[in-house]
Amino acid sequence: MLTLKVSGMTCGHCAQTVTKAVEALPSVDRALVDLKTGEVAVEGGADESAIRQAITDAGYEVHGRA
Ligand SMILES: [Cu+2]
Repeated sequence: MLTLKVSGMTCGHCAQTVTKAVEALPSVDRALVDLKTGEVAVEGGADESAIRQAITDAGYEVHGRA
């Protein structure tokens, strides 16, 4: 599992947007957003750069591994 630190997620809608964007990647099984910590945990085999790109494209900023 890969966990990334992401900023800009403030509400359930943001969490939903990020979850959908990451889960749309072919080899991601599941994405879990923790709004309190600003962390996105990703289960599955997608590579980190693709996940970072998907989150960035959705409008949020990735700060690195949590
Ligand atoms: Cu929001």
